[in-house]
Amino acid sequence: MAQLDSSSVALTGTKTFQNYIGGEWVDSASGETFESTSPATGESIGIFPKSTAEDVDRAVAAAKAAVEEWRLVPAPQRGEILYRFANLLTEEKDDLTDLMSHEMGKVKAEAGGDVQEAIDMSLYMAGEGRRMFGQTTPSELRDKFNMSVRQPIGVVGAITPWNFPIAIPSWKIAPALVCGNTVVFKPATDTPALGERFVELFADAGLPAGVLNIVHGGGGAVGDRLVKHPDVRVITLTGSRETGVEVMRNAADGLKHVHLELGGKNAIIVLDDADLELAVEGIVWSAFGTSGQRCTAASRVIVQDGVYEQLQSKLVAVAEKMRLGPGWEDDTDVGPVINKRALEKIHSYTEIGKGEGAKLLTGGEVATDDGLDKGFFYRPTIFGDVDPQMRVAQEEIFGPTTALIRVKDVDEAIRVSNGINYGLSSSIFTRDVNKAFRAMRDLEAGITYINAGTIGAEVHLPFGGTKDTGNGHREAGQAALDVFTEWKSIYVDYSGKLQKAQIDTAS
Ligand code: UN1
Repeated sequence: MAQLDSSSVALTGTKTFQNYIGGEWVDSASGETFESTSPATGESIGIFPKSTAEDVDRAVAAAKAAVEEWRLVPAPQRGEILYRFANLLTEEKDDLTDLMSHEMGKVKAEAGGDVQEAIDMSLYMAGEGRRMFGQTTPSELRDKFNMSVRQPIGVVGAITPWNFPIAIPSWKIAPALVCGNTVVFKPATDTPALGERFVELFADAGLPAGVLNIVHGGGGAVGDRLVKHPDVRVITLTGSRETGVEVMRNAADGLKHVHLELGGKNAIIVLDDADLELAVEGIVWSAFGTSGQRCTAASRVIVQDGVYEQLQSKLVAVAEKMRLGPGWEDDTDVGPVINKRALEKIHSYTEIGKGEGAKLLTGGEVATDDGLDKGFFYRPTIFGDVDPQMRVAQEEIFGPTTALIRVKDVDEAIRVSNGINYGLSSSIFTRDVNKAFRAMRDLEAGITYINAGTIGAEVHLPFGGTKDTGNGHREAGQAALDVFTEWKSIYVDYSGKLQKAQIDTAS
């Protein structure tokens, strides 16, 4: 059994890992592998199986067999395993944080936050084992009892991204399990070691064989088969809009439940009456935290005329002081971006922005100084005088780039904020309670922050967005239960005679 000792990540370079199917660690049928490397230095993290449709089929068969027993385990007992998992995550938090800063690249404080989010989610969902409320309601007939209960759906395919390599799997897998489903998990190929560790801890927490399976590999082979497999009833994906559309199309023939969490082009509005120092902190945290690689990142800043110049110069000054470096070094403010392709995409948007006539105020280049050339580092980038219709103000860049847009009043600010295809997070800095309430009502987004940036969602509230950000579902909080259960309405007639609804009720 290949187990990853995350405390000695630097030494694990040549270690080869396996899939986990039906409670066994197994090689891929292909015998092929891929390597996970650190985006900060290129150091090897480990070798992982490049799995095939055959591996997916085996994992789905294991999950399908396991669900027959798992769905009958009382939900509070399923919750107990989530409590144990949360405790193991807590014990391993430092090691996982270290591994995450190496494999994914984010800075230590944020990596710790990522693990903490998974702990929080697991504890929250553990508690659901003793709630999972349905409704009881009067019947329209005498001597009859009505209720609705949540029921598990079956095998869930969970396809997760690299940007929250522990938190996002927990958002999907913890609720799926407590609701009585079994899971085949495909982690991103950029962060397989973290996905591996996540599953090991679940196995250590006492999850029965087959209830959670991991199949490593790319979207083409593994993801595609998972989405098309007739025995997978639910697909939950966090990824790009393009992948979401493809998944929905491929899942249509099987009439699967599809839960999609896609992109964002989130804006922070700063009005003339805002606390500017606070706004600057919120913008820097939301635009450059996680090197801008959050669906919730603030890649637009919509600023009212009266404070535009002042805000712009404060922001540029802070951005220019930010220190780039490996995530595990204490004084790093901005870690690397995930890979070369991402770095190239981010830089291409700098060229696009310049070509469109946006003013490059700072950044706009790959950082190569002081050994940073071994990794994928991009300087915090701010464009000024951006027109809301420019591509840099419309398309998701997923990097440390933000665009300043000047507006005359709150109406225009809300119009510009809404003038995109996505609708995940939104924010307004103002001291005027009337304007804040207008923003809460009128911003077309799944999340609105008042006097805070666009990032930092908590696990007990619904998470997700409107328009192209998804397909109407929400994860986290109570809303997650709707993704992973189906309602059953139950009617119990204790009258001893056949009573006909809608007919015998007529007086
Ligand atoms: C994401 O980027 O997909 O609210 C998730 C936040 C985090 C989660 C982001 N708690 O920014």
